[in-house]
Amino acid sequence: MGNCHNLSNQCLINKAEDENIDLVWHRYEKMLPLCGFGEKGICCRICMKGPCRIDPFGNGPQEGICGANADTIVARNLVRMIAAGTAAHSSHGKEIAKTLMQVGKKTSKSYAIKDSEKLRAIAKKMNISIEGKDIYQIAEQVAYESLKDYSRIEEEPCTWLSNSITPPRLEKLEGLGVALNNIESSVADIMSRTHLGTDADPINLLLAGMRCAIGDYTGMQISTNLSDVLFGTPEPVISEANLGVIKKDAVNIAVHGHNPLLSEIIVDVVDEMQQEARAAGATAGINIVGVCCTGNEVLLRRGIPMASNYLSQELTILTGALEAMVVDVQCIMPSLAKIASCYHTKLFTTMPEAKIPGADHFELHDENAVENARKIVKQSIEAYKRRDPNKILIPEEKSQIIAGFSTESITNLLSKIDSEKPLRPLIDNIVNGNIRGVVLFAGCNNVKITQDYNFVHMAKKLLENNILILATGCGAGAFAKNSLMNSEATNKYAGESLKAVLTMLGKEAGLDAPLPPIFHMGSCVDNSRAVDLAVNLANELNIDLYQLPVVASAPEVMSEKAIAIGTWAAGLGMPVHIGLMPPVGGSPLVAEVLTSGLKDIVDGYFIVEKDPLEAASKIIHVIEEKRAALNVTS
Ligand code: MSK
Repeated sequence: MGNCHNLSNQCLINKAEDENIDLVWHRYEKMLPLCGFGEKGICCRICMKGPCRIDPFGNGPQEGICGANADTIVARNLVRMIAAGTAAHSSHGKEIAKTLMQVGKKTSKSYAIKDSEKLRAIAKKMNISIEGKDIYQIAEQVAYESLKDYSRIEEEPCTWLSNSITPPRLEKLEGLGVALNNIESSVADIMSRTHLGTDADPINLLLAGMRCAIGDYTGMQISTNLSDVLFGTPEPVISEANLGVIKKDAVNIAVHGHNPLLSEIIVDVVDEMQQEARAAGATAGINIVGVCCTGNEVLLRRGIPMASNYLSQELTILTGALEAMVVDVQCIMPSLAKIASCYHTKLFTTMPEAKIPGADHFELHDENAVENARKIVKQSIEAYKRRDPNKILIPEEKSQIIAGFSTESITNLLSKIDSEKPLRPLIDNIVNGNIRGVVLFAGCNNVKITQDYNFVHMAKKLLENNILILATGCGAGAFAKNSLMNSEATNKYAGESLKAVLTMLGKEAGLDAPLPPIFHMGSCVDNSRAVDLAVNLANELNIDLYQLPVVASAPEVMSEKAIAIGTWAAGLGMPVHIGLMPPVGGSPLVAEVLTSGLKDIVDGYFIVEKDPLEAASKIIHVIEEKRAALNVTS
């Protein structure tokens, strides 16, 4: 069986096979060969006259029953993926904004403001007067103005869009009609125009997809920034990653999904219940571990170790030492319930919109969040008593990591070198070529690629070429698990000039070792942090984003959210590498627009390359081109 190998994964996959349990890799193999029409995006299920499919070889039908051709069908399918991704990310942001509103109104029983300084900075950015207002009044107004981005009627761009990108980029997006005024209507617009018999023009559809994707970006800004206000802005923190963080003598509870509203409360209640866990025989007490992006959220803010990124989530249960997995929304495999039922593990769902048959549902609302979190931890302690010692197999692998690189923490560190112009040291090192450029790795794992392989091999080549890496989501998880987020990785893999810069920064940070060569910036919504950093650099230099030697990459792209992210990253002017062709191969026109035509319109575009070393070479080439265009060729 392919596409699964690393040591800790492999031993648990063997265990699953011994126990007759199917995992994601087994189900993938059983699914082969995959549907060729679906892979190329030329299957249409939009109405019930079909389903229709276009013959990609030109011998069979070239139009669906309604007359839609491959270009229309592919474009419609693609923009529906973007709409789903945008809906997922932005509803996450909306939940956070609604919670901040409750805090501002002093009606919240479970949440408070942890970073009032950031709240004030946000208010200033949103042109909200803070004169004479207390933090609750400011919170209420910030939440209100943020929620307007989901419901505005006036034809003016969303506040979180216009206040977070460069002026020339905003002008460009407005000129194209994609600087949206309302996130939810941009999603509804896609669903409406892709209904049977509406928009058949692939270019018009793609432009609407871009507007919706810019809504995805806007929702991310809201998610990240308001989460920082409620739960704290990340600062560098030392922790560990990989399945070896699960402890044999502890009540192990995994938090999984995306939204920190739940996991923060779980982490909070654990302290008061440690004694109860020890009394149940767990000498190491309660051990919370993270999976996917909820894992990233609590890693960055609370130093909670990361057990797994997306693809290996089932393996946490296979260790036989996980008492509970508590999930919120997105990227949660429904298979977890079945696998948990083979063990003593409890699976808890917590969100009204994300139930899984076979799981226990403890709905999380502000008024009962703490109480339900306690119930979940209590039942996890009970589950510990039902453990079968014969079923325990915890891989030893784990890596030390330094995470927590918010835009603010990076800027604070740089201000130790230049307090007046904190970005100057970074700019100087890019201009003099010590740092050739920056790559933002984002996105998921995909079972079509050996897990984490492409992330790791691309990163090593880029680092060797003195390119600094930022990472979020399951990409960050891949680097964390594979020992690429610590000082040793800098010594081992960074080129000489990059190593010198990171060593200097490490000293400024009070370490006697370099900073890691890959900065963990958070979950998938925290791609906004990387944009903030790039926008600050561009504004300082008085240029637009596309001129910076910055490239985005999702080598193992998988989810609809990742498609939305890639699209807005291109819309903001970034070249975007993806390691797999999205389902657009059935329309040479759409594929051409995404990989080439888009560049003339928004400066950003897609580079599709599966081979990691080849992909790294292409990225290096783009970075050098950007440097030459800026006249910084040293
Ligand atoms: S969890 S969207 S697999 S990054 Fe954010 Fe990971 Fe992709 Fe889900």
